[in-house]
Amino acid sequence: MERILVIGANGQIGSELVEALAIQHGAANVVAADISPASLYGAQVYEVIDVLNAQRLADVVGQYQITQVYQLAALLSATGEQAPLKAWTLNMDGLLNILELARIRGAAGQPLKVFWPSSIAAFGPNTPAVNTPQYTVMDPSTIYGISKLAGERLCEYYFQKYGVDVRSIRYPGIISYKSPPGGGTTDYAIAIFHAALRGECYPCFLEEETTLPMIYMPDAIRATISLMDAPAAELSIRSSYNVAGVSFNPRELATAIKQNLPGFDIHYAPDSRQAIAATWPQSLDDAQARKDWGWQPEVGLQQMVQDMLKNIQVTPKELHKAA
Ligand code: AKB
Repeated sequence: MERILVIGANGQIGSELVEALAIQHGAANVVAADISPASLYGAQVYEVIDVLNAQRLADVVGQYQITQVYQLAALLSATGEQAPLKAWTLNMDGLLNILELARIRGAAGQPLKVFWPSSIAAFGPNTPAVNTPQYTVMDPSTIYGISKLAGERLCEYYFQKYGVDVRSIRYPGIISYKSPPGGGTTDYAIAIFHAALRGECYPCFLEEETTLPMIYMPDAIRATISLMDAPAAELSIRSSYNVAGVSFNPRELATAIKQNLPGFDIHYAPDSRQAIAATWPQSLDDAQARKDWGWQPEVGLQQMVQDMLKNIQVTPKELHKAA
């Protein structure tokens, strides 16, 4: 029986991951944790944990006899640029605290399996942008991307040197409607739906032809859990796997929204996030994830757009304006 701790449970991915894991493993076997108290998201227990507090982390893992930890607490690309040192400390020391704990527990015969998210931000301006290979030039230009690349190397190091069972995905931009995204460059692809349903013209902070890899949340959750459930012997990558969902640019997304809400309009007002997006891949080669653990995306652009428009909560007045 697995006992699972999700750190960063209040975040966009964390809240939905806790829900999915509670269904899979039983609510009593999932502990939701974040730096401030919030909802249980379907788990039975909530613990306040600052991932930078290694002792608190060790205490909670010991108390609940945790066997798997998902460490999702991080500052993303756009907010990271506002506070680079804070982003570096949280993103790196948070991961190191988990890896060290897994190393120590492993040596004591209490293995701790780790999931840690990397990102397309680990790539950079000299990375081939189309069908970006698993192994290629990686020269990230944001503090977030630099922390992701360094984190990938740490994951590989702890696996090779200490046998820590750590697994990771280079997440594309994640599109979802349940919880708001947390300060990323790909957030436009969520904000656009809210503007559309409010009947507003959306001021897009990326240029219209800026194509980025994205993934719909149900696919992202399925990918994460499939990777964690895969037999260790099948995994050839312990840094982080490329995983592709669907690639599109703001113009294509706006067109798909207009097909459902003909009155929708967008204008382009690129800001500093455009320079970040310009260094990221447009699409990913995820052949290794497909081969090693059977990854296969299920949701395309049209289906995602319809599902988002159906599920985002807006008031009847807003809906009326959007029609
Ligand atoms: C961001 O935009 O910073 C994130 C990411 C791609 O990791 N969504």
